[in-house]
Amino acid sequence: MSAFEAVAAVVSKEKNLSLRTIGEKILSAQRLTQEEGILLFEQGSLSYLGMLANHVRETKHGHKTYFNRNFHIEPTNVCVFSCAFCAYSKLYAHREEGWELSIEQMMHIVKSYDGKPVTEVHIVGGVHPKMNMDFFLELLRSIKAHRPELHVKAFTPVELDYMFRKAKVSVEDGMRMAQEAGLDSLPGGGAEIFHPEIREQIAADKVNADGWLAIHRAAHQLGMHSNATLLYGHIEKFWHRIDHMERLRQLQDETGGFNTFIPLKFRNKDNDMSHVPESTVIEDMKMYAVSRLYMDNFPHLKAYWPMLGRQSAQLALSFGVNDIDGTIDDTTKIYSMAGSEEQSPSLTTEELVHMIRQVRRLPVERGTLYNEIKVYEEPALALA
Ligand code: V47
Ligand code: SF4
Repeated sequence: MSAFEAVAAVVSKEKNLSLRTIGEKILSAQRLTQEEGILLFEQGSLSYLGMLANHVRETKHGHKTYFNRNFHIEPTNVCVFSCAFCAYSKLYAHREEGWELSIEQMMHIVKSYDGKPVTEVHIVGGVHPKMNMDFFLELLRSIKAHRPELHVKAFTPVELDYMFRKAKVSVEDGMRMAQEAGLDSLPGGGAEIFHPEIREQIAADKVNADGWLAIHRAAHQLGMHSNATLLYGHIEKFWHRIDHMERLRQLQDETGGFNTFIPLKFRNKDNDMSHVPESTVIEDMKMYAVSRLYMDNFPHLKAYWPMLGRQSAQLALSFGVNDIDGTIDDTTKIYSMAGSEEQSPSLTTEELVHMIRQVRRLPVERGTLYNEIKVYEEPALALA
């Protein structure tokens, strides 16, 4: 019996008619409706969701599991905004508790990777009122002058929207200027939950859904790629998650510019939402599985291990996930400050490869745009 026949046999025996219909649609590669997405969250068992999501994952990527070699720069943790879930930012009034890196200090970080085989720098931070567009354009130019082949994945629409408004440039002009200065792609942050009913409670004062989407659209129109996130497991309902995914799916139909969808698990340490309990591992796996099933036009689904934890990230590789981000090198503080068990998120390439092989997947080192750099063959030889 082929893998497809095995899945089809389980689907045909599903007693819940709606779930059976969804299973048949997945097997014939048909798109799910919003109602079907919500129904999967509400009624799908972990095993049924996992089986279907794994089918999609293996149809798209086989056992391949991607990671990259990157490092992070966080220019500042001072932020003019006040998102309720953020354990990281320091308001401008309390900036003595925070950090603000100069261009020289950031170039010092870039230069510390000279001669090392990193392919990407991920730059994201708070929104500092004194770090303006000229400052960041100079940073981009300095990085490219020093190491032209290093892929610069930088700035969320939260940072860009603020920069563009202060510089009085349109989104289109601002994105073009950033691209000319050296910006290669956009990371997925700042999306949180798009629906205003939730956004107004957790991220009231920063760029809204339309603004976030407009910046990614402009990036895609310039030929850049980008990622998209969703912050789940706090006060949102299942339909808010599906509404969020639907808006992303529609933009992807329009532009095709997204590479990767990244569900981010809400962590509750040291923020204004510490009273909100965190999701369970079972809920996390359901989130990944439904994401894989709903986001049919997103090529990749990422579990960001520094936030999710290593074991859950390994588990997620059986629930639709085919990417676990990069080696990181202890250069990001966002998650350890918000309560992730990964207090010092650093893994060597060997450790990442081992983690992937432990769950019988095939590790593939990639560039930011999923060009394959090295396939680590023979996972069957590596035992847990
Ligand atoms: O937008 C902040 C999240 C995001 C918390 O594109 C929190 O490859 C959980 O988007 N609990 C920024 N999440 C990070 C991000 C990202 C990370 C890795 C890879 C990529 C990529 C993008 O971090 C923010 C926010 O949603 N975040 N605080 C928290 N307490
Ligand atoms: Fe600022 Fe980002 Fe934190 Fe919101 S999540 S307060 S925008 S650093």
